[in-house]
Amino acid sequence: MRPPRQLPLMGLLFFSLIPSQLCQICKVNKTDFRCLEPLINMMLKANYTKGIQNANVLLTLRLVGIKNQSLEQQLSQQIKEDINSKEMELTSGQLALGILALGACENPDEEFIHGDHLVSKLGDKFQAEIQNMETHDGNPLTNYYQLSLALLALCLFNGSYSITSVTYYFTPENKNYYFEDQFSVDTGAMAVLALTCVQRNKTQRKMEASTEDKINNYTATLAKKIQSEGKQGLFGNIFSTGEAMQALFVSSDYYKSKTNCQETLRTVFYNISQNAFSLPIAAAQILPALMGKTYLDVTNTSCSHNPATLNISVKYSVRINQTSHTEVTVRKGSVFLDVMKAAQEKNETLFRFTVEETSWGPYVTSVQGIRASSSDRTYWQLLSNGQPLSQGAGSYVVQNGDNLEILFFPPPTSSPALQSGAERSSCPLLRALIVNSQIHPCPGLHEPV
Ligand code: B12
Ligand SMILES: *[C@@H]1O[C@H](CO)[C@@H](O)[C@H](O)[C@H]1NC(C)=O
Ligand SMILES: *[C@@H]1O[C@H](CO)[C@@H](O)[C@H](O)[C@H]1NC(C)=O
Ligand SMILES: *[C@@H]1O[C@H](CO)[C@@H](O)[C@H](O)[C@H]1NC(C)=O
Ligand SMILES: *[C@@H]1O[C@H](CO)[C@@H](O)[C@H](O)[C@H]1NC(C)=O
Ligand SMILES: *[C@@H]1O[C@H](CO)[C@@H](O)[C@H](O)[C@H]1NC(C)=O
Ligand SMILES: *[C@@H]1O[C@H](CO)[C@@H](O)[C@H](O)[C@H]1NC(C)=O
Ligand SMILES: *[C@@H]1O[C@H](CO)[C@@H](O)[C@H](O)[C@H]1NC(C)=O
Ligand SMILES: *[C@@H]1O[C@H](CO)[C@@H](O)[C@H](O)[C@H]1NC(C)=O
Ligand SMILES: *[C@@H]1O[C@H](CO)[C@@H](O)[C@H](O)[C@H]1NC(C)=O
Ligand SMILES: *[C@@H]1O[C@H](CO)[C@@H](O)[C@H](O)[C@H]1NC(C)=O
Ligand SMILES: *[C@@H]1O[C@H](CO)[C@@H](O)[C@H](O)[C@H]1NC(C)=O
Repeated sequence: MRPPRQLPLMGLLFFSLIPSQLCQICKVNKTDFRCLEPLINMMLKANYTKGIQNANVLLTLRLVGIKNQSLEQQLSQQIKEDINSKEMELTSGQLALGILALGACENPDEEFIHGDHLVSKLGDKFQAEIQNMETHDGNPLTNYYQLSLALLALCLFNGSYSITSVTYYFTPENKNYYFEDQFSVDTGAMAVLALTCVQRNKTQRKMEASTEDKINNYTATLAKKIQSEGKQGLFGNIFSTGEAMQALFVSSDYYKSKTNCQETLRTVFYNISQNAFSLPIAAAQILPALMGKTYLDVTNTSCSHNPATLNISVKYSVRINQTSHTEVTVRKGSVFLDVMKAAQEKNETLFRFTVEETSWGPYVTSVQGIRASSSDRTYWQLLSNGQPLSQGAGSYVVQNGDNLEILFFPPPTSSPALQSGAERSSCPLLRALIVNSQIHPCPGLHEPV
């Protein structure tokens, strides 16, 4: 096809001539991070039943590093089932989103992509879109948003596509960027991301310089069109703004201006306060940009490093004869045990502890080197805000501002009456439950305190 030797050199030359560091992102800073909580919480609490249609949500959870294993598992399971059961019917964009979600940030689902040859199947669907354009007056089977998603996934996951078709069909003048003469910002943004990926992979793909020039021109032109749809910091409308921001991050210096960034964030925060993001998909499409990520980061090895987790702060004390207090920061969704670990890291002497695995999870056996003992009828009691917990250290999810305690029971001053009843049990867990049941009588036996 082409002389293979000189091309990498030409690629290098052009690379150095183009202002290539167009990577100015605009993300929410630490102080304002809490403003994103409504979006994140809504995504975490929503009802997900629709399989592949939630691929966008899984993609975002992984890309921005929101860790929730059970939710991830549920979504990934549903997506895989859908792909298995209706692979042929899936549109190019659906399969592309499925691959992006399953393959995001080096997770075990990658095997499913390879095992099922999803990338080459996507290549076929992309090819079918192009064939349809050739025979149907330039109309794809779906739309250019989906063609762009497909191209993006093919590019990121090393699939094959015809670069000639790309340069032919993705010219900014193509009618498919428009709906009723209106430039579709969502579509243009997705195309910019896909074309930028193609462009960045030029050395691997041994792209000709003229092709590279064209593609550079396409992304620059599309980025301009997106900017010309800007008002009050939004591009198109609020629902296209997240993906437009991603496109501008990788293809323009729009956000070099701090004022531009602040204007966008201010309007987005206002829209959040107006509850504009009541659908998980709407939140999923804007969060990556707000956290400084783009879909091009999906295959970056440091993808979910530096995860943008929500932190909470809790008080923790160990009460023996004296009380040792501390305050620790843990991730939202952490359990009591995580707090104990965080405290131990702060001061090993005061907060070291040991646990023993039991059928109900980790059972705390010692704190500060002081071991509770069944034969002495002592145990370590867990409390939150003064109330003994009804779950173990490995299960109890702590809340921001909680006042957590672990106390050596019985405390030196406590009445010996509280200790009776547990004598015959030598099993620590059962003992704890018996002792506990006397602190919390069964409903109806006593007046509630
Ligand atoms: C392409 C597109 C269309 C095409 C769809 C047909 C086609 N030619 O493929 C057209 C132009 C017809 C269209 C129509 C509408 N669209 Co539209 N559309 C898109 C776009 C750019 C891509 C969708 C896509 O292919 N996704 C990828 C595939 C894999 O996902 P999918 O779920 O299988 O996609 C299907 C649905 O998205 C559906 N669809 C498209 N738009 C809408 C809108 C709504 C409300 C619903 C329920 C479904 C739907 O069509 C897709 C193809 O089958 C998105 C942009 C985005 N950010 O998602 C906007 C987008 C989803 N559309 C939007 C809107 C508002 C509409 C309309 C309500 C506009 C109107 N005033 O009539 C109508 C839908 C009316 C109806 N019949 O129910 C909004 C939704 C905002 C929101 N919060 O709900 C988006 C986000 C654009 C935006 N930034 O405003 N749309
Ligand atoms: C964070 O951004 C807001 C504007 O959105 C700004 O007012 C604030 O000073 C910034 N905080 C820090 C710590 O940079
Ligand atoms: C989720 O679905 C269940 C059952 O379908 C329903 O009871 C519940 O209210 C739904 N929750 C939300 C947040 O929509
Ligand atoms: C994790 O996701 C599940 C749904 O699978 C949800 O019920 C739970 O509240 C989420 N956890 C957190 C800490 O948000
Ligand atoms: C480029 O191609 C390689 C393999 O050819 C792939 O691993 C990578 O994710 C692609 N994308 C980018 C943006 O480098
Ligand atoms: C990409 O595909 C080529 C063959 O098309 C292969 O040689 C190469 O190892 C692949 N790279 C990755 C990162 O998968
Ligand atoms: C792209 O190329 C066209 C002509 O081929 C030219 O008119 C236009 O200015 C170029 N756009 C950019 C942003 O380079
Ligand atoms: C988002 O904010 C813009 C600018 O203030 C406003 O025009 C628009 O109505 C808002 N959209 C929603 C859905 O709240
Ligand atoms: C990968 O992500 C890191 C951190 O976000 C960034 O510094 C680096 O440039 C990215 N690499 C690529 C190839 O995009
Ligand atoms: C959360 O806490 C960890 C350390 O505990 C810290 O590295 C990270 O920056 C914090 N994140 C936020 C958003 O405050
Ligand atoms: C608490 O103090 C009492 C009396 O001062 C002492 O006998 C006991 O050993 C102490 N308990 C612990 C766990 O240090
Ligand atoms: C731990 O706490 C003890 C008692 O308050 C104190 O003497 C020691 O310096 C602390 N250690 C660290 C590492 O802070």
